[in-house]
Amino acid sequence: MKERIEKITEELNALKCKTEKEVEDARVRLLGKKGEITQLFDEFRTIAPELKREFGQKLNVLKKDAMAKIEELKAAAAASGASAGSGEDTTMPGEPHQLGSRHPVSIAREQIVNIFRKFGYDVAEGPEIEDDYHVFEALNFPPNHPARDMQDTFFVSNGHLNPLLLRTHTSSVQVRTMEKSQLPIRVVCPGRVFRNEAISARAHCIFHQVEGLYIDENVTFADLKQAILLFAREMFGPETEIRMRPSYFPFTEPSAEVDVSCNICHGKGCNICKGTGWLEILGCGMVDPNVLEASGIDSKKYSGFAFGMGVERIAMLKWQVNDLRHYFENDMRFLREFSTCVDV
Ligand code: 2NL
Repeated sequence: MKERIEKITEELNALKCKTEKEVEDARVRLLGKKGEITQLFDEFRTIAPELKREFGQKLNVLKKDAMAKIEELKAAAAASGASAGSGEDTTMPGEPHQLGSRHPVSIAREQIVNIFRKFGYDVAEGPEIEDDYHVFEALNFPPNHPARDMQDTFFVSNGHLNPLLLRTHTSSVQVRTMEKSQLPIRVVCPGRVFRNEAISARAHCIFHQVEGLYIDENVTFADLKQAILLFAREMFGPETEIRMRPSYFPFTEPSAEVDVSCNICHGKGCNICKGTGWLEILGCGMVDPNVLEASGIDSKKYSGFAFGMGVERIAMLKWQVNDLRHYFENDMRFLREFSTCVDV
Protein backbone atom coordinates (compact mmCIF):
# COMPACT_ATOMS: atom_id res chain seq x y z
CA MET A 1 0.00 0.00 0.00
CA LYS A 2 2.90 2.33 0.80
CA GLU A 3 4.26 2.16 -2.77
CA ARG A 4 0.83 2.76 -4.29
CA ILE A 5 0.25 5.84 -2.13
CA GLU A 6 3.66 7.18 -3.16
CA LYS A 7 3.02 6.42 -6.83
CA ILE A 8 -0.34 8.24 -6.83
CA THR A 9 1.22 11.18 -4.94
CA GLU A 10 3.89 11.48 -7.63
CA GLU A 11 1.30 11.20 -10.40
CA LEU A 12 -0.78 13.89 -8.71
CA ASN A 13 2.18 16.27 -8.48
CA ALA A 14 2.90 15.85 -12.19
CA LEU A 15 -0.75 16.07 -13.26
CA LYS A 16 -1.44 18.66 -16.00
CA CYS A 17 -4.75 19.29 -17.78
CA LYS A 18 -5.59 21.66 -20.67
CA THR A 19 -9.35 21.40 -20.77
CA GLU A 20 -12.12 21.05 -18.22
CA LYS A 21 -12.85 17.63 -19.75
CA GLU A 22 -9.32 16.45 -18.99
CA VAL A 23 -9.71 17.64 -15.38
CA GLU A 24 -12.99 15.72 -15.04
CA ASP A 25 -11.37 12.57 -16.47
CA ALA A 26 -8.55 12.85 -13.93
CA ARG A 27 -11.04 13.33 -11.08
CA VAL A 28 -12.95 10.19 -12.08
CA ARG A 29 -9.69 8.22 -12.44
CA LEU A 30 -8.52 9.19 -8.93
CA LEU A 31 -11.58 9.98 -6.83
CA GLY A 32 -14.50 8.41 -8.74
CA LYS A 33 -16.47 5.42 -7.38
CA LYS A 34 -13.88 3.04 -8.81
CA GLY A 35 -11.00 5.54 -8.71
CA GLU A 36 -7.51 4.65 -7.56
CA ILE A 37 -7.76 6.54 -4.25
CA THR A 38 -11.27 5.22 -3.56
CA GLN A 39 -9.98 1.69 -4.07
CA LEU A 40 -7.17 2.30 -1.54
CA PHE A 41 -9.81 3.33 1.02
CA ASP A 42 -11.66 0.04 0.34
CA GLU A 43 -8.48 -1.98 0.83
CA PHE A 44 -7.66 0.02 3.99
CA ARG A 45 -10.54 -1.79 5.76
CA THR A 46 -8.71 -5.13 5.40
CA ILE A 47 -5.19 -4.22 6.56
CA ALA A 48 -3.69 -5.17 9.90
CA PRO A 49 -4.94 -3.00 12.81
CA GLU A 50 -1.39 -1.92 13.82
CA LEU A 51 -0.89 -0.35 10.36
CA LYS A 52 -4.21 1.52 10.34
CA ARG A 53 -2.99 4.60 12.15
CA GLU A 54 -0.05 5.26 9.76
CA PHE A 55 -1.91 4.50 6.51
CA GLY A 56 -5.12 6.16 7.65
CA GLN A 57 -3.26 9.45 8.02
CA LYS A 58 -1.41 9.03 4.69
CA LEU A 59 -4.62 8.21 2.80
CA ASN A 60 -6.46 11.19 4.25
CA VAL A 61 -3.63 13.54 3.24
CA LEU A 62 -3.60 12.01 -0.28
CA LYS A 63 -7.35 12.44 -0.73
CA LYS A 64 -7.26 16.06 0.50
CA ASP A 65 -4.32 16.89 -1.80
CA ALA A 66 -6.04 15.22 -4.77
CA MET A 67 -9.26 17.18 -4.22
CA ALA A 68 -7.37 20.47 -3.89
CA LYS A 69 -5.33 19.78 -7.04
CA ILE A 70 -8.45 18.92 -9.07
CA GLU A 71 -10.14 22.18 -7.95
CA GLU A 72 -7.03 24.16 -8.90
CA LEU A 73 -6.79 22.55 -12.36
CA LYS A 74 -10.51 23.04 -12.96
CA ALA A 75 -10.28 26.78 -12.24
CA ALA A 76 -7.22 27.16 -14.48
CA ALA A 77 -8.89 25.32 -17.39
CA ALA A 78 -12.06 27.44 -17.09
CA ALA A 79 -10.03 30.67 -16.98
CA SER A 80 -8.03 29.76 -20.08
CA GLY A 81 -11.33 29.49 -21.94
CA ALA A 82 -10.87 25.89 -22.99
CA SER A 83 -14.47 24.78 -23.40
CA ALA A 84 -15.89 21.91 -21.37
CA GLY A 85 -15.94 18.66 -23.25
CA SER A 86 -15.58 20.22 -26.71
CA GLY A 87 -12.25 18.50 -27.27
CA GLU A 88 -11.32 21.31 -29.68
CA ASP A 89 -7.71 21.94 -30.55
CA THR A 90 -7.32 25.53 -29.46
CA THR A 91 -3.91 25.75 -31.11
CA MET A 92 -5.44 25.46 -34.62
CA PRO A 93 -5.23 28.67 -36.69
CA GLY A 94 -8.48 30.70 -36.57
CA GLU A 95 -10.86 31.21 -39.48
CA PRO A 96 -10.02 34.55 -41.08
CA HIS A 97 -12.75 37.24 -41.11
CA GLN A 98 -13.92 38.23 -44.56
CA LEU A 99 -12.76 41.74 -45.39
CA GLY A 100 -15.66 44.08 -46.06
CA SER A 101 -15.76 46.68 -48.84
CA ARG A 102 -17.14 50.22 -49.06
CA HIS A 103 -20.83 50.62 -49.70
CA PRO A 104 -21.67 52.00 -53.18
CA VAL A 105 -23.63 54.88 -51.62
CA SER A 106 -20.55 55.85 -49.56
CA ILE A 107 -18.33 55.60 -52.64
CA ALA A 108 -20.69 57.78 -54.71
CA ARG A 109 -21.09 60.37 -51.91
CA GLU A 110 -17.32 60.59 -51.54
CA GLN A 111 -16.80 60.99 -55.29
CA ILE A 112 -19.45 63.75 -55.54
CA VAL A 113 -18.02 65.62 -52.55
CA ASN A 114 -14.43 65.26 -53.83
CA ILE A 115 -15.34 66.72 -57.24
CA PHE A 116 -16.77 69.84 -55.58
CA ARG A 117 -13.85 70.01 -53.15
CA LYS A 118 -11.60 70.19 -56.21
CA PHE A 119 -13.74 73.12 -57.45
CA GLY A 120 -13.00 74.93 -54.15
CA TYR A 121 -16.16 74.10 -52.18
CA ASP A 122 -16.13 73.52 -48.42
CA VAL A 123 -18.01 70.59 -46.87
CA ALA A 124 -20.57 71.13 -44.08
CA GLU A 125 -22.71 68.77 -42.05
CA GLY A 126 -25.59 69.44 -39.68
CA PRO A 127 -28.26 67.79 -37.50
CA GLU A 128 -30.62 65.11 -38.88
CA ILE A 129 -33.30 66.19 -36.38
CA GLU A 130 -34.06 69.77 -37.38
CA ASP A 131 -36.63 72.44 -36.63
CA ASP A 132 -39.36 73.58 -38.99
CA TYR A 133 -37.63 76.94 -39.42
CA HIS A 134 -34.40 75.57 -40.96
CA VAL A 135 -36.11 72.93 -43.15
CA PHE A 136 -39.11 74.96 -44.40
CA GLU A 137 -39.62 78.49 -43.15
CA ALA A 138 -36.16 79.87 -44.05
CA LEU A 139 -36.39 78.19 -47.46
CA ASN A 140 -39.46 80.11 -48.54
CA PHE A 141 -42.07 77.52 -47.56
CA PRO A 142 -44.67 79.72 -45.76
CA PRO A 143 -46.84 78.00 -43.09
CA ASN A 144 -49.54 75.84 -44.72
CA HIS A 145 -47.95 76.31 -48.14
CA PRO A 146 -48.90 73.36 -50.39
CA ALA A 147 -45.23 72.86 -51.33
CA ARG A 148 -44.71 71.36 -47.84
CA ASP A 149 -46.81 68.43 -49.03
CA MET A 150 -44.24 67.69 -51.74
CA GLN A 151 -42.12 66.07 -49.05
CA ASP A 152 -44.05 63.98 -46.55
CA THR A 153 -42.36 64.78 -43.30
CA PHE A 154 -41.69 62.68 -40.19
CA PHE A 155 -42.41 64.89 -37.18
CA VAL A 156 -40.55 64.31 -33.90
CA SER A 157 -42.59 66.77 -31.86
CA ASN A 158 -45.77 68.41 -33.02
CA GLY A 159 -48.15 71.18 -32.10
CA HIS A 160 -45.49 73.84 -31.51
CA LEU A 161 -44.76 76.94 -33.53
CA ASN A 162 -41.40 75.49 -34.60
CA PRO A 163 -41.79 71.69 -34.34
CA LEU A 164 -38.85 69.27 -34.53
CA LEU A 165 -38.75 66.94 -37.52
CA LEU A 166 -36.43 64.65 -39.49
CA ARG A 167 -34.93 66.83 -42.23
CA THR A 168 -36.40 66.15 -45.68
CA HIS A 169 -33.37 67.70 -47.44
CA THR A 170 -29.92 68.91 -46.40
CA SER A 171 -30.78 72.51 -47.40
CA SER A 172 -31.17 73.11 -43.65
CA VAL A 173 -27.38 72.75 -43.34
CA GLN A 174 -26.93 75.37 -46.04
CA VAL A 175 -29.31 77.72 -44.19
CA ARG A 176 -27.17 77.29 -41.07
CA THR A 177 -24.07 77.98 -43.21
CA MET A 178 -25.60 81.19 -44.60
CA GLU A 179 -26.53 82.31 -41.06
CA LYS A 180 -23.01 82.03 -39.72
CA SER A 181 -20.56 82.31 -42.62
CA GLN A 182 -18.85 85.22 -44.28
CA LEU A 183 -19.46 85.71 -47.99
CA PRO A 184 -18.68 84.41 -50.52
CA ILE A 185 -20.03 80.95 -49.71
CA ARG A 186 -19.16 77.78 -51.62
CA VAL A 187 -20.33 74.71 -49.76
CA VAL A 188 -21.59 71.16 -50.32
CA CYS A 189 -23.69 69.39 -47.70
CA PRO A 190 -23.83 65.60 -47.80
CA GLY A 191 -26.14 63.72 -45.45
CA ARG A 192 -29.09 61.45 -44.73
CA VAL A 193 -32.61 62.72 -45.32
CA PHE A 194 -36.00 61.29 -44.39
CA ARG A 195 -39.34 61.24 -46.21
CA ASN A 196 -42.52 59.40 -45.35
CA GLU A 197 -42.78 57.38 -48.56
CA ALA A 198 -43.73 53.80 -49.41
CA ILE A 199 -40.61 51.71 -50.09
CA SER A 200 -40.24 50.57 -53.72
CA ALA A 201 -37.57 49.96 -56.38
CA ARG A 202 -37.35 53.76 -56.82
CA ALA A 203 -38.09 55.22 -53.39
CA HIS A 204 -37.06 54.72 -49.77
CA CYS A 205 -37.92 56.65 -46.63
CA ILE A 206 -34.23 57.17 -45.79
CA PHE A 207 -31.80 58.24 -48.47
CA HIS A 208 -28.70 60.40 -49.01
CA GLN A 209 -28.37 63.80 -50.62
CA VAL A 210 -25.61 66.13 -51.57
CA GLU A 211 -26.71 69.74 -51.89
CA GLY A 212 -24.51 72.61 -53.03
CA LEU A 213 -24.65 76.37 -52.59
CA TYR A 214 -22.60 79.15 -54.21
CA ILE A 215 -23.20 82.77 -53.19
CA ASP A 216 -21.15 85.77 -54.29
CA GLU A 217 -21.57 89.05 -56.17
CA ASN A 218 -22.65 88.61 -59.81
CA VAL A 219 -23.30 84.85 -59.75
CA THR A 220 -25.45 83.99 -62.77
CA PHE A 221 -27.35 81.08 -64.27
CA ALA A 222 -24.40 80.64 -66.69
CA ASP A 223 -22.15 79.91 -63.68
CA LEU A 224 -24.65 77.32 -62.48
CA LYS A 225 -24.79 75.65 -65.88
CA GLN A 226 -21.00 75.47 -66.16
CA ALA A 227 -20.57 74.10 -62.61
CA ILE A 228 -23.11 71.35 -63.30
CA LEU A 229 -21.56 70.51 -66.70
CA LEU A 230 -18.07 70.17 -65.17
CA PHE A 231 -19.47 68.06 -62.33
CA ALA A 232 -21.34 65.76 -64.76
CA ARG A 233 -18.21 65.22 -66.86
CA GLU A 234 -16.10 64.40 -63.79
CA MET A 235 -18.74 61.99 -62.50
CA PHE A 236 -19.96 60.28 -65.67
CA GLY A 237 -17.05 60.75 -68.11
CA PRO A 238 -15.61 63.54 -70.33
CA GLU A 239 -18.02 62.88 -73.23
CA THR A 240 -21.07 63.62 -71.06
CA GLU A 241 -23.52 66.32 -72.22
CA ILE A 242 -26.19 67.97 -70.06
CA ARG A 243 -29.58 69.50 -70.75
CA MET A 244 -31.77 71.61 -68.48
CA ARG A 245 -35.56 71.51 -68.24
CA PRO A 246 -37.57 74.21 -66.41
CA SER A 247 -38.87 73.08 -63.02
CA TYR A 248 -40.16 74.40 -59.70
CA PHE A 249 -38.66 74.44 -56.20
CA PRO A 250 -39.85 76.85 -53.48
CA PHE A 251 -36.27 77.94 -52.69
CA THR A 252 -34.99 78.71 -56.21
CA GLU A 253 -36.18 80.93 -59.05
CA PRO A 254 -35.72 80.11 -61.86
CA SER A 255 -35.42 76.38 -61.23
CA ALA A 256 -34.32 73.53 -63.47
CA GLU A 257 -33.95 69.79 -63.61
CA VAL A 258 -30.75 68.51 -65.18
CA ASP A 259 -30.35 65.42 -67.36
CA VAL A 260 -27.06 63.83 -68.51
CA SER A 261 -26.65 62.03 -71.81
CA CYS A 262 -27.11 58.29 -71.28
CA ASN A 263 -23.71 56.71 -70.66
CA ILE A 264 -25.01 53.29 -71.77
CA CYS A 265 -26.38 53.96 -75.26
CA HIS A 266 -24.76 57.40 -75.85
CA GLY A 267 -28.04 58.90 -76.95
CA LYS A 268 -29.25 56.08 -79.20
CA GLY A 269 -31.94 55.04 -76.71
CA CYS A 270 -31.88 52.01 -74.39
CA ASN A 271 -33.98 50.60 -71.55
CA ILE A 272 -31.93 52.45 -68.87
CA CYS A 273 -32.87 55.86 -70.35
CA LYS A 274 -36.21 54.46 -71.56
CA GLY A 275 -35.33 55.28 -75.15
CA THR A 276 -34.87 59.02 -74.49
CA GLY A 277 -31.05 59.14 -74.45
CA TRP A 278 -31.19 61.25 -71.24
CA LEU A 279 -31.07 60.49 -67.47
CA GLU A 280 -32.21 62.92 -64.77
CA ILE A 281 -29.47 63.55 -62.16
CA LEU A 282 -30.36 66.62 -60.10
CA GLY A 283 -32.46 69.71 -59.44
CA CYS A 284 -31.05 73.24 -59.23
CA GLY A 285 -31.74 76.93 -59.62
CA MET A 286 -30.88 80.50 -58.64
CA VAL A 287 -31.41 81.00 -54.91
CA ASP A 288 -34.69 82.87 -54.34
CA PRO A 289 -34.00 86.40 -52.95
CA ASN A 290 -36.43 85.61 -50.08
CA VAL A 291 -34.12 82.76 -49.02
CA LEU A 292 -31.05 85.02 -49.03
CA GLU A 293 -32.84 87.74 -47.04
CA ALA A 294 -34.21 85.26 -44.47
CA SER A 295 -30.60 84.37 -43.55
CA GLY A 296 -29.48 88.00 -43.47
CA ILE A 297 -27.84 88.23 -46.92
CA ASP A 298 -28.39 91.38 -49.00
CA SER A 299 -30.13 90.06 -52.14
CA LYS A 300 -29.44 93.33 -54.02
CA LYS A 301 -25.70 92.87 -53.66
CA TYR A 302 -25.43 89.07 -53.73
CA SER A 303 -26.85 86.28 -55.82
CA GLY A 304 -26.28 82.55 -55.85
CA PHE A 305 -27.12 79.17 -57.22
CA ALA A 306 -27.97 75.92 -55.46
CA PHE A 307 -28.46 72.32 -56.45
CA GLY A 308 -29.47 69.06 -54.85
CA MET A 309 -29.00 65.43 -55.87
CA GLY A 310 -29.90 62.01 -54.50
CA VAL A 311 -26.75 59.93 -53.92
CA GLU A 312 -28.56 56.58 -54.38
CA ARG A 313 -29.84 57.79 -57.74
CA ILE A 314 -26.40 58.95 -58.92
CA ALA A 315 -24.91 55.57 -57.91
CA MET A 316 -27.75 53.72 -59.71
CA LEU A 317 -27.07 55.63 -62.92
CA LYS A 318 -23.30 55.32 -62.70
CA TRP A 319 -23.24 51.58 -61.96
CA GLN A 320 -26.60 50.47 -63.44
CA VAL A 321 -28.21 49.36 -60.18
CA ASN A 322 -31.83 48.66 -61.13
CA ASP A 323 -33.44 48.46 -57.67
CA LEU A 324 -32.87 50.85 -54.76
CA ARG A 325 -33.56 48.03 -52.29
CA HIS A 326 -30.19 46.40 -53.11
CA TYR A 327 -28.57 49.23 -51.14
CA PHE A 328 -30.26 48.23 -47.90
CA GLU A 329 -29.98 44.44 -48.03
CA ASN A 330 -26.22 44.19 -47.32
CA ASP A 331 -25.88 41.14 -49.56
CA MET A 332 -22.13 40.60 -49.85
CA ARG A 333 -22.46 39.41 -53.47
CA PHE A 334 -23.87 42.87 -54.35
CA LEU A 335 -21.51 44.89 -52.14
CA ARG A 336 -18.38 43.09 -53.37
CA GLU A 337 -19.10 44.21 -56.92
CA PHE A 338 -18.08 47.73 -55.87
CA SER A 339 -14.77 46.85 -54.23
CA THR A 340 -12.88 48.11 -57.30
CA CYS A 341 -14.77 51.42 -57.60
CA VAL A 342 -13.03 53.21 -54.71
CA ASP A 343 -10.73 56.07 -55.77
CA VAL A 344 -7.17 55.65 -54.60
C1 2NL B 1 -33.55 67.90 -55.87
C2 2NL B 1 -33.53 69.36 -55.88
C3 2NL B 1 -32.50 71.25 -54.90
C4 2NL B 1 -31.70 73.15 -53.72
C5 2NL B 1 -31.94 71.81 -53.80
C6 2NL B 1 -31.19 74.93 -52.11
C7 2NL B 1 -30.67 75.21 -50.88
C8 2NL B 1 -30.67 76.49 -50.43
C9 2NL B 1 -31.19 77.49 -51.17
C10 2NL B 1 -31.71 77.15 -52.38
CL1 2NL B 1 -30.05 76.86 -48.90
N1 2NL B 1 -31.71 75.90 -52.83
N2 2NL B 1 -31.17 73.66 -52.56
C11 2NL B 1 -32.03 73.97 -54.82
C12 2NL B 1 -32.60 73.39 -55.94
C13 2NL B 1 -32.85 72.03 -56.00
O1 2NL B 1 -32.71 69.90 -54.90
O2 2NL B 1 -34.21 67.32 -56.68
N3 2NL B 1 -32.84 67.27 -54.96
C14 2NL B 1 -32.77 65.84 -54.89
